[in-house]
Amino acid sequence: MKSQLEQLKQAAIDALKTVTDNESLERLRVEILGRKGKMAELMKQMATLADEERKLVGAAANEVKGAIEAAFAEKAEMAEGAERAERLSREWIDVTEPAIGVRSGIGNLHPVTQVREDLEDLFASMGFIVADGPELESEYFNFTALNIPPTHPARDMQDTFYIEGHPDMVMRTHTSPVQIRSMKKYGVPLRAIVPGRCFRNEATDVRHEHTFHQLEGVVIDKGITLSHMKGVLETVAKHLYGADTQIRLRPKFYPFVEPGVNGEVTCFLCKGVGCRLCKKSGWLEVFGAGMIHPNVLREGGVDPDVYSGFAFGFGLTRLVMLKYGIDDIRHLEGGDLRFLKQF
Ligand code: FA5
Repeated sequence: MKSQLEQLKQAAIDALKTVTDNESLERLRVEILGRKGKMAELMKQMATLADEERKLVGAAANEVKGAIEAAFAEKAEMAEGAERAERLSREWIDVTEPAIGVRSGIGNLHPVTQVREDLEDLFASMGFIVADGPELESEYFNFTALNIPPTHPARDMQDTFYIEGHPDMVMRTHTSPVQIRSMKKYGVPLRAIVPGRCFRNEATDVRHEHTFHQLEGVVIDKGITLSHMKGVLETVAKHLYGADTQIRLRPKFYPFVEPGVNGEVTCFLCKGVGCRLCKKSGWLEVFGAGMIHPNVLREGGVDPDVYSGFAFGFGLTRLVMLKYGIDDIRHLEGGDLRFLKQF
């Protein structure tokens, strides 16, 4: 009987060599290892053997059965690998091939970028340079140099984000630090604008974001007055919102200007009559401005007895909202393409 077992093992191994697919593999498995298969047949015959012989043959039968099962498992693995390779070759695609009939969307500039570039052109036509400064700013340039010493309550109005391990650095709360940087870098006379991102640690709502854009302006020369400032700001307002737009300046405290003003423009929606947008006032607040404080001029290396100047800071993001009638500032940094593709 032992030789019959060996023959069966050899026959199974030979038959496996000819098997090429999963279906015939399963058929062969049933034929040899199934309940009514050849192996089961041989096992049945063992019942007729004497006790001693049955023990010996039983051990040999288990060994043969194990060997056949292992051969089947190996073949199944090979068949699966071959099938996967065949499927991969069938389903292969060239990802580098240009898409046929599918045009990838053409991007467009962010609305903040569009308004920023428009204003850069306008200011360049009036002889301004476009300056830049760091978003991660020293606490000195962001506050102290702008006449806001460490204990000054004005610091509370502009809480920001701090950098661990660098107590003297802050994410800039406004673009005003570049006023001083520009004075130091370019000297006077000076005509510069500074568009850029600012950061404030405050609760966000439809009009306030933690990250937003401002556009700073600074003009310094001999004999500069508040009238010059009003002329420039009026030009910007008319450019953005139409020729019949007016501006209104009302006193406001900023430590780095004296006097300081809060700037409003006639509501472009109701033309000053009063509506939902301007909360029935007819005016929309869009900038802070003022004559540069002598302490700030001194800090920038400019003699306030010889030179005077004005500075202003537009909420660039707010200008964009007003221009396009956007009712929630958070759309602008949200990155939602459905919103951005409208501009
Ligand atoms: C300033 O930041 C001053 N640096 C402006 C200035 C410059 C005054 C030069 C005088 C001379 P203020 O905090 O008011 O001021 O901000 C200016 C504008 O930035 C606001 O009118 C508003 O339009 C915008 N702004 C301020 N905070 C936020 C915010 N969290 N989200 C969106 N816009 C903001």
